[in-house]
Amino acid sequence: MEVGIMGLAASGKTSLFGLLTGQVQETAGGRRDVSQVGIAKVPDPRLDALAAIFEPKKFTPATIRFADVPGIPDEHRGDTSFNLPELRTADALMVVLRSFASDAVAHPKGSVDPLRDLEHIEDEFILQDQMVVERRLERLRKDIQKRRDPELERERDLLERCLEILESATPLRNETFDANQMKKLRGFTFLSLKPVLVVVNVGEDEVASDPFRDPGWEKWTSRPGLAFTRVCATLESELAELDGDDAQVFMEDLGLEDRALDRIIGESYRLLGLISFFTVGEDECRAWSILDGTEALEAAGEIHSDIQRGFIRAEVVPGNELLEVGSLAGCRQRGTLRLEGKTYKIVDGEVVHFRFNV
Ligand SMILES: Nc1nc2c(ncn2[C@@H]2O[C@H](COP(=O)(O)OP(=O)(O)O)[C@@H](O)[C@H]2O)c(=O)[nH]1
Ligand SMILES: [Mg+2]
Repeated sequence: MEVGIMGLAASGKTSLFGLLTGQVQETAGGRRDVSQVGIAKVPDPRLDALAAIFEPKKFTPATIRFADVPGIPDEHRGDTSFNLPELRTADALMVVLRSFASDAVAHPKGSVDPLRDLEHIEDEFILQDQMVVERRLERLRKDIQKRRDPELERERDLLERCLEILESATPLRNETFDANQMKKLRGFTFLSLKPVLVVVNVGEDEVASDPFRDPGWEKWTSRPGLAFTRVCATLESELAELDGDDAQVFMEDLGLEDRALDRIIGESYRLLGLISFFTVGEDECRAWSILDGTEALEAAGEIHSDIQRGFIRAEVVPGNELLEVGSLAGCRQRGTLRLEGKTYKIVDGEVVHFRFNV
């Protein structure tokens, strides 16, 4: 699963990408024009606690991919940079909005106004999707004239509904579509359908403030499919230089409760619809990512196709229970280690041991 990082030039995208993935790059004052992809580890205190019990040889957290996409250069409507494949194929988008002032780094619009920039980007998502819908509708209508085909007519009806939504300046993610429709729509890689994490990159002097309390944000924070968080990229890079204890003291001095980077990764994970289950043992403690609602048989396939093929049962216990009891044998004795079948839906935070036979 991949999150595309996008936003206006010089909003802090590449700085954040470097911090999230540990792939530190020259930011070149925001003038990077190729995309890059990197992997971020998903911090999870539950996995840390499990590893403290098992002291495994190998520790493997969940990961998500981030793609750093070149900045949107200017205000032109119909900007082609919105059609970059990295954005189109991303499962979610992270929109970075600049809220920091800096004489050294020019803002492409000449002034700092994150709400204006968000409006611009959302308008562009809608406009780009509208162009895709119109092109496809034109083709469909021609084809339907030539031969009646219920499949094509269904697609036309769906796209006509989309066009109506988009023409009223509404993003597609505001609407609900059934599973079949979603399947069809996914093929179009609509930008306004993707979940979005809005990240406001604040200045060093406002690290502890909550920008979303400002009037004007309310209309955004109430929309579905959007999540909001703030970060100060400069401060985070300073924190990244310090070791754990020093970073803690520094954060307390500033009145910060948690690491903005951890929050960004956690929110991205949630927006992607992912949950984690764990496998534990002395060899390895590992988090596995699955879509919420995934059944045991499919989850087994995440680990190995043999485990899926030879699936017998899943032994399942909530992670918290295992942490409290201290061992799987103890959970078995207590009767909290359950046996589940192929169609059992795994719950976030469960420890799973698959029994299989090939
Ligand atoms: N003062 C300040 N400067 C920042 C912050 N975040 C990024 N910058 C600077 O803004 C410039 C552009 O950052 P970059 O990450 O390349 O932006 P991008 O164009 O969105 O990828 C760089 O010179 C960064 O050092 C911040 O939080 N505060
Ligand atoms: Mg950049």
